[in-house]
Amino acid sequence: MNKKKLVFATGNQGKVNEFRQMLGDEYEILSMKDIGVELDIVEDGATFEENAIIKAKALMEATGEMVLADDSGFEVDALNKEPGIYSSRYMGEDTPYSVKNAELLRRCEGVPDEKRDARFVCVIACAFPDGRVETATGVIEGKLAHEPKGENGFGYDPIFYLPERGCTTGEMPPEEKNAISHRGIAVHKMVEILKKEGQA
Ligand code: ITT
Repeated sequence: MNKKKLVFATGNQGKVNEFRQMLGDEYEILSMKDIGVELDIVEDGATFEENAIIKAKALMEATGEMVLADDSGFEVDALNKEPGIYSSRYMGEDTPYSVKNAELLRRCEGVPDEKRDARFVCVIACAFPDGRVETATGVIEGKLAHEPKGENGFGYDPIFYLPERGCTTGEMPPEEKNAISHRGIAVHKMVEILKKEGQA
């Protein structure tokens, strides 16, 4: 049987890998690159939700198909929730995460554990061809680590520490991260929405 296709308005391979790990048995996950569409989408929303909707709608309008988009980010309370919606743009889009992570840790040097609360947030939006939009949100709470650890995942995973697990999400096998992550939570909620809509 042919797998149902889910198109994601993303150029982030780390996200695509996680969607495939979570949904790949049931669905064919396609990125913008996979469908051969190059869109430079301006993410000028003020929230994760607004940006997820902007991305999903832009690709839906360009293709006429149902499109999903993920807007996500890392919030550090001691830094007033930076980098937040600017997570991929923090210190410049092309700056390696080893540098971005080191800078966040440097800015929080001396901040005690009880003030190192941090979280990943993910909003997945689905834009339907009839103009409707649905969103699903996932959050995972943890701490800003004291040093980067782990080679798994992507982005800020090496500096996001889960006290109850005793490791960073960068040290977790993908299936363990996906089972509890912001993206995992949002994905499950969105699949429920799509199933109710008869779209998944
Ligand atoms: P698209 O807009 O093309 O999907 P992007 O990377 O620009 O890709 P966002 O604007 O949503 O996407 O920024 C998300 C950033 O948040 C991402 O680049 C990472 O820096 C960070 N991030 C989100 N989820 C993460 C995760 O699971 N692990 C580590 N970092 C994550």
